[in-house]
Amino acid sequence: MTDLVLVLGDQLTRSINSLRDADPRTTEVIMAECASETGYVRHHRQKIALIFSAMRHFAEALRAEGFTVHYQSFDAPAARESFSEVIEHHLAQTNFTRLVVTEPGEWRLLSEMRSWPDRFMIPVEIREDDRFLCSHSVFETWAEGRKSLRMEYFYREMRRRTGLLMDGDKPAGGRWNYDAENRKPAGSDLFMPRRFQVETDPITQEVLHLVEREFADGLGDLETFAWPVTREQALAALEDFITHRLPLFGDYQDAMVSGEAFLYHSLISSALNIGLLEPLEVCQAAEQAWHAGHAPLNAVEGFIRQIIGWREYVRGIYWREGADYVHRNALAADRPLPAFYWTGETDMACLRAAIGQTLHYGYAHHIQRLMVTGTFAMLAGIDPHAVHEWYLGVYVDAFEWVEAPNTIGMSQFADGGLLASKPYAASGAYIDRMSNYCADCRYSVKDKLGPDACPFNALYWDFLARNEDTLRGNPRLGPVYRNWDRMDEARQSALRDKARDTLDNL
Ligand code: FAD
Ligand code: DLZ
Ligand code: SF4
Repeated sequence: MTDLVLVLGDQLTRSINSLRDADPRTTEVIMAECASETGYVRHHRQKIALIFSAMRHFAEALRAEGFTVHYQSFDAPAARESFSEVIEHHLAQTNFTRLVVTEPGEWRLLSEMRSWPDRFMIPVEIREDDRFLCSHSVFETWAEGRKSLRMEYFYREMRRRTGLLMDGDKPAGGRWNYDAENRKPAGSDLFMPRRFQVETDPITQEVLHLVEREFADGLGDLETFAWPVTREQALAALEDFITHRLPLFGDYQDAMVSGEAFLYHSLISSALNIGLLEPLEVCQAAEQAWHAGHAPLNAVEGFIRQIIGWREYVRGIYWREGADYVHRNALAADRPLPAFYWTGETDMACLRAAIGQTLHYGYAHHIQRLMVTGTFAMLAGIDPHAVHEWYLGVYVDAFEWVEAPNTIGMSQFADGGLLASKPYAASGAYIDRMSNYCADCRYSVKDKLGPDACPFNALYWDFLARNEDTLRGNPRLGPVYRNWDRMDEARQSALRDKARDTLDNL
């Protein structure tokens, strides 16, 4: 009577549903570094290293508890390509009563798992991933019958449900949302905190050598690797954030500064997504900092909203919308992804910075992802599926359940407005207000036309004109279209010619 439990690279916690009640005397564990997982998109080498190292640490912890762990290393002789092959091979050698898994974070693997009972001829139990604060059924109940699925209402429901920042049945401080006090640009005298550095231990060093060797031509730098790979390291990273950066998190959440990749961000998304931290403990730590007078409400509320609001909400949308969500293309955008997304080699200083740090660290913060790389791709009419595959590969925290709604929905408006009430379209003026990138740019952000004009400016108007049939009816875009209508025809054509020129030279 022995169970076999498959643990995936983003399920690294003893309290995952498939392991929570497991007894080492009656359960064996299987884990695999496999080519199907490293290869389904072009992955940043730090993401591969993060997952392999965290998996190896977790396997060690399970062994220390007495579990037998069958572990396939990526470079093992005759390593199998996919989970299906790894399990098939294993089941051919040993008898198990059943195979137990926790549902994965994407449709691709879920459909593979659903084929396993027929393929392996043993019972396969796929358990719900209950690491989230909102289950599939609670999200369904919330979404059912609503005309619009806006995050803000979902978030209020989650505040009530978790009791976080609640004063009885009222929001703490009297308001649900303190964003009006957030989102300041960073002044040149702003103190920049240091990145929290995790020491690389022998397991991580071995993995870094393996990735260097096996992915010699792979994407992204490896030498800056400093992501938490154990629960202890993740807790230390969380504490570092709460102590040093949370108090100013809200103020500088949207700021972008040349040469500063991390600012006041928490850098815990990868630890949360692979199972090293739990969302509730993270929010409680932030709430506690507010109670202790260490961090102001605007910062703590803003941070908690990202986790119990956005993070839970996008997951609900991903599973509700179905496997075709990643193929939506409401604006019929079909240009290929520009080559500079893979190299960072462009004269546009904002894109050079956001893509450059992405390749260097596997990290960019939310506004860089949304308003620099995301907005540019949308304005330029890049195929949203190609944009989605880029985001899924290049960030250490990227898993489809969280990446796809952010990319397809929020950033590319490719779901037609299910997630965002209007496209995040902006001219260079937004980037100029929130960053110091424009000061070092070969282009002039103030110019709309001419060889030195910031490319975002003409692309912005061209985007609106190109998608007029779909977007003009959007009430939030009314004032923008009125500005477009006020321009004379010669200026409209000049802007569209300028945009065409930029697009032809991408
Ligand atoms: P902080 O800025 O410190 O925020 C705190 C936490 O809030 C994050 O760790 C994260 O868990 C959560 N969070 C914040 N914003 C979001 C959001 N929009 N959706 C879900 N959770 C959020 N986040 C991912 O975890 N994985 C992804 O693959 C991913 N892809 C994205 C793609 C695009 C196009 C955009 C616009 C955003 C994406 N995000 C993704 C959301 C966000 O950019 C990252 O969560 C954040 O930058 C991670 O850095 P941090 O831990 O320093 O976050
Ligand atoms: C992302 C990833 C990578 C790169 N490699 C592995 C791996 O070798 N083994 C593994 O178990 N998981 C890996 N992962 C994470 C899985 O792709 C992830 O579990 C699915 O994308 C579902 O979220
Ligand atoms: Fe980006 Fe335009 Fe500013 Fe250059 S001028 S950094 S392209 S917004």
